[in-house]
This record gives sequence, C-alpha cells and structure tokens, in this order.
Amino acid sequence: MSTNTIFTDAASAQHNASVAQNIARLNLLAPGSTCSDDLKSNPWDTPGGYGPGASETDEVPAGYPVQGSIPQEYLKASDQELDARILAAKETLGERAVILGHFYQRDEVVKYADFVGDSFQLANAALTRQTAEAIVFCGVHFMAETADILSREDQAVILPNLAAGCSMADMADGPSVQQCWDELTELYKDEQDDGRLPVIPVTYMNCSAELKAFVGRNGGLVCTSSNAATVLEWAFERGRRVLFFPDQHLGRNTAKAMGVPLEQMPMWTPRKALGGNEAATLRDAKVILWHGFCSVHKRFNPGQIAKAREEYPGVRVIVHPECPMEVVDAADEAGSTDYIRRAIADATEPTVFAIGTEINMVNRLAAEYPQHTIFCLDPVICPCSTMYRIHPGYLAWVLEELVAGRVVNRITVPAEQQGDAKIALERMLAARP
Ligand code: CIZ
Repeated sequence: MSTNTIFTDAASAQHNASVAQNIARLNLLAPGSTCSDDLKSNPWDTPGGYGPGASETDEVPAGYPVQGSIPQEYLKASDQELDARILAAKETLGERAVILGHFYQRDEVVKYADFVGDSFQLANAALTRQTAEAIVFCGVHFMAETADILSREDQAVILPNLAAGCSMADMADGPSVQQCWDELTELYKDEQDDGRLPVIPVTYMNCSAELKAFVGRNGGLVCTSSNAATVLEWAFERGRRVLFFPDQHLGRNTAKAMGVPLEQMPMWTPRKALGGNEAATLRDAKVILWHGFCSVHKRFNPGQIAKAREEYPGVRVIVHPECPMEVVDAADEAGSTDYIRRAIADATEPTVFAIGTEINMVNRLAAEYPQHTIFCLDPVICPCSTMYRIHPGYLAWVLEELVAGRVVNRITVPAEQQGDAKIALERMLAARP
C-alpha cells in the first residue's frame, strides 16, 4: 500500500490486520512495562482528570467534559462481541459515517478507521466524504472541534468518549489568554508604529476552538507541528513579536531553529503579573511562550538518546518538536507525526530508528516496517492517556446509536466562534509555502 498519504479504507483493511498481528507479536504493551496498567484494565471510570502520564501538577479545568454512563452491555461485552458489533454497525451505516483514527490512537480502535493521520489531515480527509452525515473522530476533543469547524453544518462530528481531552490544550484557557493579551496590549501601546503590529497571536492546533477564534479575531493564525516555521515567518512579516500558545516546546524549538535567541523567548506563566516577567524583557521579546507542554513528550530526555546511541551505533534519532529543547538538540531530526512517518517510509536501507513520540504510533510503525528496527526512546511505555479513553466499547455505542437514528456525543463549536476560528485556519493554509 501507499505510505505517503494517510491510509484509506479499501487499501488498509488487509494491511491493518497484518499490522495488528505484528503488534501482538511485539507485545510492547505487556503488563508491567507501561506507566500504568490502569489504562488497560479500567477504561470506563475516567473521572475529571488526565490520568497516567500527565503531570500531577497539571490543572484540570473546572468545566472539563465528563463522559456520562453508557449502557452496561458495552461495558460487559467481550472484545469479540464488540468487534462484531462495530463491524456490523459500520457496514449498515456505509457511506453515511466516516471513522477517523489519530496516529496516537490505540490499535484496537484504529483498525476500524477509514482514515488514519494527524489531526489536520483527518479533518480534511473527512471533507472528502461528502455523503457522510456523521464524522466519528477517534482522537481528542480539540480535534473533533477542528473537524466541526471545517465540516458542513449538517454533518455531526462525534467524539466517542467526551472525557478524551488534551492536557496541553487545557493549559491555555480563554480568560487567561485574554488577560495576557490585555497586559501585552497595554505594555506595547506607546511603541512607535513601524507598520507592523506589536504582537501577533499564534496558536498550535492543539487548543480549544475558543482560542482558535481568539487568534482569528486578533490578526493571528493557527499552526501545526508541520508548518510552525512557515507560520512564524508569516507572523514576523506582520508583527514585531509573537505570542505562542499553548506549547512552549514547539514554540521554542521552532523559533530557535529560525535563529531567535533564547533570551528573546520569555515564558508567560498564567496568573502571574506580566506572566512573571519584567516589562523590559517583554519589550525586547521576539516570541512569548505560553507555559504549556505535552505530558507524553516531556518524558523524553537526552539520556535516553545517549543510551540509544550507545546501544545502536548509527541509530537515527527522530523526535517530535513537542519534546523539550535539549531532546530536540540531541536528536538527529525533529518533526511532526507525519514527518516521522514519512522519514521511516522513505528509508530505503534497513535502519535503526529511535523515535521520540507517542507509543501507539511508534509500535504501529515498527509493525508496519519490519525491515527496520524501530523503538520508542522512552523505555516506560506511556500512551496518550486521554486519547486512550476511546475504548472500542464507546465506539460500538456511538455507531449503534447512529444506526438507531440517534446522534450522541456531538461536538458543536458555538456559532460565535466558528467564523473567527475558520479565519485562523484559513490564514494558516494561505501561509503555506
Ligand atoms: O496535530 C496533531 O495531530 C498532533 C497532535 C501532532 C502532530 O505532529 O501531528
């Protein structure tokens, strides 16, 4: 099958089966090797929190979505029963529903996906299914919101488990960002006009629709981990500085690679006056970094890379730019999920790859490309715990509800955010080289 685009249904059915077999063989998620076996043993009780892998100090917002209970039959069903029910519902729904699976999603769910990819690829892939009345997003909340912004009004975007959020996205909330913006606007108000704005807001795709709308309204745009440098170039042409949120690491790694000195990248800590900075530091800043991070990627460290190099001389180390700067500096390459996938797909000689990103994706690549040796830099297997909340039981439930003519767990971006958020996404597309 072709590996330079996201997978499509017909092409992937057989392929998925053999990948699943390889993964079972690799048995990399054996009990005892994960950061928490709870993730596997109890997918149903996900009280307001982020769970294993997240920092204990991660603050969970007050309005964090909670998944209500679903019928007991889904909780009690065996894997085989769920499999049969999902396949039957999928068959009945046919072209009326499209299932999207994120790269970081577990295999037990990805195997039903019509498309597998990163969040933006998936939202766009769904647009190719004009007949789909329902877009079932097996990812996390912000991804479903993005799909809702880009899809038609009559298409329902469904998140199988409402508690599948993103701790990084939740680290930047509307009121805190507005407060930061007001303080910066006040600070820069007397600056001499040189035809550029004092500051342009840039948000990583991993944020709420509310914040995508915020940047759209304030002359800014969205970026992904694939196009962050292009987006920063766009912003620097129009502004003297950038306010980058929520991921400090993507902002720092990207701006550093573009030559911005670290001294000109102060960190904004919410709920502190001037984000914990001196006014002079913010005046001299080029990129103001929000204090956000990914709980999975922050687990990687340079020691893991040194160990990989010692054990496998000649190893090719590729990490995601959500990793801390020291990790990106120690790696051979840094790039988005799609960059990592393409790098492996394009390698013509058997190669040893040490990868710094989420384990489900790394295991899938290892199974898909057995000619290479592919392993995760983090020896303690720690999946994205919120993505993991999409258990096949939830998928079976939302699909069978659709078959019965009911839409459950619909994600709807409020009308007042839709327009501005779409502008921010459109600016990103226009900024593409
Ligand atoms: O945008 C995405 O899907 C994520 C979370 C990362 C990436 O690099 O694609």
